[in-house]
Amino acid sequence: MRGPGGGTEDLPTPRPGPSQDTHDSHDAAPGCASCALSTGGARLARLGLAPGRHDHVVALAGNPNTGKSTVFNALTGLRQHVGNWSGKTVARAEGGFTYGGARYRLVDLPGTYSLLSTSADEDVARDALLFGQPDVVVVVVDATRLERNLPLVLQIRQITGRVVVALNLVDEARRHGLTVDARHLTRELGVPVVPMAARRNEGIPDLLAAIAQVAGTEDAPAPLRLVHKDPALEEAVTELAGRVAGRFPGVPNARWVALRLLEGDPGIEAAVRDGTLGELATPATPVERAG
Ligand SMILES: Nc1nc2c(ncn2[C@@H]2O[C@H](COP(=O)(O)OP(=O)(O)OP(=O)(O)O)[C@@H](O)[C@H]2O)c(=O)[nH]1
Ligand SMILES: [Mg+2]
Repeated sequence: MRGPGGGTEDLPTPRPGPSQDTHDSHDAAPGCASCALSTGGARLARLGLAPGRHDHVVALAGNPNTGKSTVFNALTGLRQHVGNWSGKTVARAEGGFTYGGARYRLVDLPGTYSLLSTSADEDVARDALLFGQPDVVVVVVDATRLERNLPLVLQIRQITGRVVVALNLVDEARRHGLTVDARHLTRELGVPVVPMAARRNEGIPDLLAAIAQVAGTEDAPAPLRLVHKDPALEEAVTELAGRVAGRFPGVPNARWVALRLLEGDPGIEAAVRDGTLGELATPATPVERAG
């Protein structure tokens, strides 16, 4: 998928842009609580800080430096730290918007390459996705580095079907002579894939429509289920998942926890041993639903 001029496989390449400033006018959406953007039929109103009452929670996930905070700023009117290197967002940030008559709480997460993480920042993202139970997960991917971004999309698809893929940086992809077949990807992943260039506000209306559609459906696709060819492994996972669910009632993704335990994931092992896994099942911010 890489075109001429693409960066190295391991290090995100600084993007050519008007500046590497963290708050240049291209990076930040106009910060204005009353700004409204007409998006076809429905309207976006940026609310700035997260509303106390909301109808839906939307989490922004993705690899580092893919434009999550740029999308967050465009939808909320806030000015989260944006810049041309990885690891800027280190804790969750929350903001709000209304669209099509519904109030949304939007959560900007630190970048992560994998749900099998590793660093403290990545744990914030992992816990929010696995245990926070957002109504929609928007996975922001870099259209110029799709092969590197898709593993996380697939991992997230294994825990939920309530996913929208924001195929960001299509302007960069175009510059490199790359086109991504979004319709094909949509078919393969079973969830909406929205091409966009968030820094230019391109694709925001389609993203909003996809978020509203997924948030409003009772009928989201089932999570992708890894089929373990080894019957003994499958049996072990099923049995252990049952025990995890018994010990921590209400913990989502007991099967995922079981797989991590079988792999010997030290963080998950510790959370099971000291009981904090149960606390993860409770979203960090108490959720007060509107209506
Ligand atoms: N060319 C182009 N640049 C973009 C686009 N969206 C974001 N950027 C730039 O990409 C860089 C990273 O954007 P951020 O929004 O900070 O990315 P992030 O995913 O929040 O990064 P972390 O918090 O570090 O994981 C910034 O320089 C943005 O201006 C886009 O659609 N096109
Ligand atoms: Mg960020």
